[in-house]
Amino acid sequence: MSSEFPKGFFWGGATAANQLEGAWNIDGRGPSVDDHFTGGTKDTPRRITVDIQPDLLYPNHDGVDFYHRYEEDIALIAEMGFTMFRMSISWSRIYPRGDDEQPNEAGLAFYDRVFDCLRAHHIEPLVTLSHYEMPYHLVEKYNGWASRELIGFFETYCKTVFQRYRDKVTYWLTFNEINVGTKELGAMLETGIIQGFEGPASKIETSLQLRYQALHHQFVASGRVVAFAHERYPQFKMGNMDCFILSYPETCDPQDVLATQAEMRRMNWFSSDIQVRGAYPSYAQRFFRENGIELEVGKGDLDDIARGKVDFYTFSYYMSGTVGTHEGHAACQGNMVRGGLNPYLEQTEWGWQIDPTGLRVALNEIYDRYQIPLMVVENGMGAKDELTGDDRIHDTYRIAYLKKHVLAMREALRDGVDLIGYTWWGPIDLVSAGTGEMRKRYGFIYVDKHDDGSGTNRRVRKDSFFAYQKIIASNGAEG
Ligand code: BGP
Repeated sequence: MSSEFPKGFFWGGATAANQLEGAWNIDGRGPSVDDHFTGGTKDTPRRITVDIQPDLLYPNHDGVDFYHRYEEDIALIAEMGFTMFRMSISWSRIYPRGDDEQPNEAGLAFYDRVFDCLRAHHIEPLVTLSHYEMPYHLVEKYNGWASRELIGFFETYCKTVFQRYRDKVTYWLTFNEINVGTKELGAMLETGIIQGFEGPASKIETSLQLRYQALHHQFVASGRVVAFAHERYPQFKMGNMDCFILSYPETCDPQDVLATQAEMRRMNWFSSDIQVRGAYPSYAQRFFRENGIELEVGKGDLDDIARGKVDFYTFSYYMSGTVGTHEGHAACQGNMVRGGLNPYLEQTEWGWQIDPTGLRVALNEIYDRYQIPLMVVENGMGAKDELTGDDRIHDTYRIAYLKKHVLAMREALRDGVDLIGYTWWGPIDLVSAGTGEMRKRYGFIYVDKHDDGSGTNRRVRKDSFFAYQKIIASNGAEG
């Protein structure tokens, strides 16, 4: 089959600083909200703690030592043929407390080295400015994005890194999975709101009012930095980043269809309607009214949102869910979100429903709505990998998952979707965002690191490494 991926299509992988780098207290980095998470399981999701607890199982802030091994890692992804690498900048490496007067030079210098190394391998960086973390001080002192003051701190941080890396980075994303901030657990990771997060996870409640207010501040911040970038650095391409969970109605009962539409709006469209179209969508008014949400909107906020429309749309895609209004509608589990079970789909070991066709549907729906270039910036399969006697990982399950999703993208391109890139989540095994575990592995590159903290951090090429290498070399034709 001939390839129909366009020439120059970006093939790569995606990571986040707090899950990858380690070195959490080195070279002047301040603690981030992520360093304060306890590990979690399905029954006890992660929580923010007051103290950093280094001896816990799942010591997330150890990462997989990319901070010291970035040259080896970048050489490996270059060997696979990557043309794009998605990574985030750790905000607290640059501004250790978030409200500091001056940036931390050692932190800035680290990303100089990483970007230079990527460039030397002809790999385009795609940089997330805030990927599920912020300086912990901002959480403690201001309750994260619940405070309007965060807008200014974020602007200062962005302006610093834009200026510093203007010749090294072109593609930027403002907030990772911003829409997850609408969910209770997601709000903790995305917006750093800890008020209301005490007590057992099952009792977690934050008000919708607080969550949507925090999000409003993020939309304004995003609008401002996107508008600033467009004006000052016209070569920059600025994107949003949403967690897209496609919803199907459980039955053809019109009530299920209506409920599905509401869920699609709440989960998938609300944030991107704002960031792509530059205004709150019409349906938001009724949702706010019926849920007692009264946003405090500052003078100029809506103009900032209108001026800061993104250039391209990016999203993570792992699963789909169902929405039903009938008795007995069973739930399935994601990390920050929940959906309904679909009997036609298989699941990963963590209960995420695998749905490559849903990716094609999603790409078409998104492109129909926005008509701007799209990137899939996260997609992947968490699984427990075992090293075999030949010091290999025979991860046929991951290869099958990858190929099916590549095929779905090819079909979407044939449908006419303007898809410009694909970055697989976690090309190097890293710490799970949802649970803090290491054993939930996504990588094409195995890392010898385990949940009890043991391991040498040695890197091993899995079978999927070679499968992805072939897919990239053939520009998506093989596989
Ligand atoms: C997304 C996050 C990532 C990543 C991925 C996999 O929601 O943006 O940071 O971790 O999900 O999730 P998990 O690590 O919980 O398996």
